[in-house]
Amino acid sequence: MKFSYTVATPDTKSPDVLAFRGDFRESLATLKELGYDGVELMVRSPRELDQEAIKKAVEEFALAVPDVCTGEVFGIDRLSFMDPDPTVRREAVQRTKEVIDFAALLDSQINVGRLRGSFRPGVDRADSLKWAKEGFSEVLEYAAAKNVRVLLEPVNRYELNFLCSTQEALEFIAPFNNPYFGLMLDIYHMNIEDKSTVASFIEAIDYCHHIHFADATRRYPGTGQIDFLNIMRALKALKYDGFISLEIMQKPDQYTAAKRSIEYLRLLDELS
Ligand code: LER
Ligand code: MN
Repeated sequence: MKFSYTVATPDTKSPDVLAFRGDFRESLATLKELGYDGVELMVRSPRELDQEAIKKAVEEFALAVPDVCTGEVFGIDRLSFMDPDPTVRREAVQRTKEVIDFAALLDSQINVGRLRGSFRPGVDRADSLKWAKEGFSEVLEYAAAKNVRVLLEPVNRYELNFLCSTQEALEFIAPFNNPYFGLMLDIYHMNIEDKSTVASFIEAIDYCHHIHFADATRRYPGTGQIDFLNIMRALKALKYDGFISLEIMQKPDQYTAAKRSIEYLRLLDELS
């Protein structure tokens, strides 16, 4: 199995992100040394980045970039496809296109989690759904031209009220019938929303191109109730060939979280 760890790019300044933070090159050096195969980049606004320097750094450490995560485009800047304000919706789509350009440079893909938005009180649901579909359609047209896949991430009900389960996400992407539109499944959300994580992987495997791992505690695997050995066995049986990325709380500190994660997962990889 190939493992990656989420790393905040220098534009993503927040103490709460579920990612490794600090000097970018030093973060890569540490994660490489710990044995990771790749890094998932958590961006906010790629136009503020020295993108070539980032590309050079990941190449220097021979780390893959399986995904560029847009979580903080909403988390920090509050942009979403379903915002009732048309200016905010436009900016959300424009920003997503900039993330797609950055992903194209890195030969990566992007995920859309909280960036899609939520239904809001007092806002017509049909309008909200229409805005979400319009946002995805525009972004997908752009992504196809850049040969970048867009991965919808189901997100649990305590963070969003739209497309929370794997089944809802599968139903949403089906009518698009677009090979550039896939899924990114996050065990933490699946554990809250899905009947069975393994059954969801079986159902969605053809669409699943990236996976987030965290335990039920949202800390590193092994700190909660989730049976990662069973999940790893299922992913191998299903011939999943993408990355498993750690998106976790940096507790007790980021170095310990990254170290314990990779040690535990390499052991499960051997056992499965
Ligand atoms: C983003 O990948 C995600 O899983 C969200 O829950 C972040 O809050
Ligand atoms: Mn996630």
